[in-house]
Amino acid sequence: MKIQFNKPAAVWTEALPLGNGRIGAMQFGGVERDRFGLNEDTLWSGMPRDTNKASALEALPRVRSLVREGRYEEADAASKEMMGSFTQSYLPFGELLLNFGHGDLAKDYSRSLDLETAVSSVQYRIGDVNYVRESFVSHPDQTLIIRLEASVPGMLEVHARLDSTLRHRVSAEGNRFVLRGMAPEHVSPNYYEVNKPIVYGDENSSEAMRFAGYIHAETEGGSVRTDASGIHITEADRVTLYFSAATSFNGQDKLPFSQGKDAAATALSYLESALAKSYDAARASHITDYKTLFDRVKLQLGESKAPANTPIDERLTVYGSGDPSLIALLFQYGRYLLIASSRPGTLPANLQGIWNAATRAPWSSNWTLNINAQMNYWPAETANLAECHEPLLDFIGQLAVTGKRTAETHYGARGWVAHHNTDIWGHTAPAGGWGEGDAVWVLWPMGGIWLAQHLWEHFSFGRDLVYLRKQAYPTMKEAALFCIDFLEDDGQGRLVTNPSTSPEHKLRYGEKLAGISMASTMDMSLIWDLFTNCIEAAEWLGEDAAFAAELQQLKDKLYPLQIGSHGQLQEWFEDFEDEDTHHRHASHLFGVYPGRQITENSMPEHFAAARRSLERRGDEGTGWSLGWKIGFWARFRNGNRSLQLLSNLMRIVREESENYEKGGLYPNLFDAHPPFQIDGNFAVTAGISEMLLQSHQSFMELLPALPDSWQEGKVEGLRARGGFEVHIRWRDGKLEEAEIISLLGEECALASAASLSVTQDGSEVKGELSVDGVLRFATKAGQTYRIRVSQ
Ligand code: FUC
Repeated sequence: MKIQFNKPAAVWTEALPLGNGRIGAMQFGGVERDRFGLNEDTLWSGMPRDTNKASALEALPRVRSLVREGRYEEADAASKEMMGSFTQSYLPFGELLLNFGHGDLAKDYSRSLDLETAVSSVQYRIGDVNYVRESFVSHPDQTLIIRLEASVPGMLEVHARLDSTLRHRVSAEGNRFVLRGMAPEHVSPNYYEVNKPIVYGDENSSEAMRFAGYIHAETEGGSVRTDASGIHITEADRVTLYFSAATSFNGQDKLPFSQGKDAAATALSYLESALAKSYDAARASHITDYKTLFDRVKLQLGESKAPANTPIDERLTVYGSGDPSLIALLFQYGRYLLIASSRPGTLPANLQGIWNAATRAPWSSNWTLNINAQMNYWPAETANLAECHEPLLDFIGQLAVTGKRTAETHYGARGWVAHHNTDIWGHTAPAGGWGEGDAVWVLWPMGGIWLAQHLWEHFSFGRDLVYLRKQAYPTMKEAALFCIDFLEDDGQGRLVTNPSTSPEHKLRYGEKLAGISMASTMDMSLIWDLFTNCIEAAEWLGEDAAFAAELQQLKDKLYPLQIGSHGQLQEWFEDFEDEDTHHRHASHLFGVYPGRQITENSMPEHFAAARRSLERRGDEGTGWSLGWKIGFWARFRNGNRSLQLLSNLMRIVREESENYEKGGLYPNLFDAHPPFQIDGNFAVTAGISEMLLQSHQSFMELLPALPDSWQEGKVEGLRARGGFEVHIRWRDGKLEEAEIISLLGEECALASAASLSVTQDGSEVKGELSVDGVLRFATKAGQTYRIRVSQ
C-alpha cells in the first residue's frame, strides 16, 4: 500500500498528495529544494453576490414555445437570456519551500506515500549521512507537520519560507514566518478568454477573502534565525516544521472581509494547539485518526508481478493494468484521497479534491454538478467512509438556500434548483457568463435533483432517522417541489421537462445541432429517482402521506423512457441522432448507475437497451468517463468488461503528452481527464465496489461482476444498504465464503441464494427463498451471518 518513486517529482502530477480535508499539500521531494504545493479548502475568489439573471423568467415562455415548435436551435439562442454569471474559482494558497544546505547530489534516493498511515517519506544518503524527511497533514492537529532527521548530529541546514502567486506580504513574527494574503474579487474561468481575468480590489477595503499561513520550527541543536526571507536553521540535529493556515471565510452568505473571521488568529490557534503536543504524540494521533477510517476496508486481488520497491510509474508502464495488486492499490488510493479531501466540517471535494496549483485552474476547480461532484462521493457509502460524505450533504443544504432564490427568479417555481456549476458562495444560477456559455451545458436545472440522491443514499446505508427527518428529507422535498412546478404537460397527459438538455451532448435534427429540447431521458430518470426516494422517505418517517401520494401520481405520468432505432435507450424524448456517438457523458444511463430505476428485474427491455447504448459509446473516454463505465458494466454484471475499462484507465499520461480525448493516470496515480480531475479516482473505487457487492435493488448481491482473471481474492468491510457490512472470499472465480454483519438488525435479502447456506454462531439460519432465488432472513443487530456454498 505504498506509492513509491526513486526520484523527486519533476512536475506537479508526480508530486504526492497529503491532506486532512481542509489543508492540502503536494510534496515534490527534491533533495536540495523540496516544495509543498499548499491549499486551504475555503480559499476562493469572489464573495457573496446575486448571480441570478433578474429577467430570466421573462425568457422562459419563449424558450418553451420554441421547444414545443421543434425550433431547438432557436431555443438554444433564446436561452442566453436565462444565463447567470460564471462561478468563482478555487485558488492555490501558495508553496512551502525548503532549501537544504547539502546540495543536490544524493545516493539511494526514495520517496513514498504510505496509504496505511497517510505519511510521506523522502530518504537519501549524502556521504555517510542518511537523511529522512517525514510529512503528514494531521486532522486532529489541523497542521502540516514535517520532521527532518539526519543520522549524524549537526548536519541539518535548512531555509524554510512561504510564497504565493496571490497578492501577499511576508514577515517574521518572533521566530515564526508568516504570509498574509488577499484573494481576487473575481477570477474568470480558464476557458473564457478576457484581457483581465484576475481582478483584485483595494488592499484595505476589498471584500474578498483574506488568508494567512504560519511556519514554525522546533529544533534540536544548532541555531535558528527568522527574518523576512524565511526561517534559517543551521547545524541542527533534528527539526520539526509546522505549517498552519486559515482564511477569513465565514459562511456562504457572509462578506469574507467585513464579516469574515480573523485568518491569522485562526491559523495561529491551530499552530498553538499542535505545538502543545510532542512530535511523537502528534504523529501517533494522526495515524490513529486516519486508520479509524482507512482500515475499515481491505482488498486482496492477488500478488504483484513487479518486484518490491518498483517505482509506481514503472509498475504502471511495465506491469500495467493487469497487475492485481496495483488495482487494489488504486482502489485504496480513492479511499485515501476521500479521507484526505473531505472530512466533517470541511467543504466537499471539488474537481481537484483540494489540490490545485493554478490561479485559473481547469473549469475553475469548482463543483461541477452534471456528474463530477456526485462521482466524487460514489465510493463514500459503499467503501465505508460515510463520515467523509458529510461535507457534501451539508453543502447541499446550503445550496438549497441560494437555490430557492434561483428557482423563484429563473422559473417562478417553489423549492430549490441548481444548475451545472457551483462554488463556495452557493452559486445556483445557470452558470453561463451572462449569455457567453452554450445552452448544452448551461441550461440544466437538474443539479439539485441529482445531489438530492446523495441525501437519500446516506440514509439507505446508515438508516439514521433523525438525519432523515431533520436534514435530508426537508431538502429532498424542496427539490421535489421544484420538479412539480417545473414539469409541464406535453398535451397528451405526460409530464415533461422543458427546457431540457442531456449534459453537454447535442442532438441532431435535420442538418442542425442543438442542446435544448424537452424531457431528456436523464431528466426523467433523475426525477423518477427523487420522487421514489421522497416517497420511501415519507414512509420511513411515517409522515407526509398526502405529498407522497401526489408524487406517486406524478411519477406515473412522467414521460416514459423510450427505445430507439439502434436498439438503444433513447437519450432524448425523440429518437434524435447523436452529435457524437462516443460522447464522454452517458447521462441517459443514470437509471442504471448510479440510479436504480433500470434493472434487469424492473425493466428488462430498457436494461438491454441501456447496455446497447453503452456499447455504442465505446470503451474510450476521458478519465471520469472511463470511471463511470467501470460502474455501468458492473451493473450490467460484466466484470470482464469493467476490468477492460479499468485497464484503459490504467495507462500513464504525462503532462507533456496530454490527449484530451483519452483519460488515464498521471505518475502520482491522479486521474487524468486530462488535465487532472479527481473524480476518476473516486469512480474507480466506487466501480470496484460495485463489481464485488451490489445492493441497489431490494437485495444484496455478492460478487455480481467478478472478472475471470480475479480467480482468488477477498474483500472486507464493504457496506450494503440496510446497515450491513460484508466480507467476501472467493476461489476459482467463485464465492467461497462470506460474512454479513448486521449492524441494525434489519431483514437481510440475498440474491442467487438457492445454493447458499446461512449460519449464525454455528447454527443454521432459516429464511424464505423466493422463486427468483432471493433468500430473506431475519437478523439481529451486532450478529455475523456466515454464508457458504452448500454442497
Ligand atoms: C463537465 C465535463 C468535462 C469536465 C468538466 C469539469 O463539463 O463534460 O469533461 O469534466 O465537467
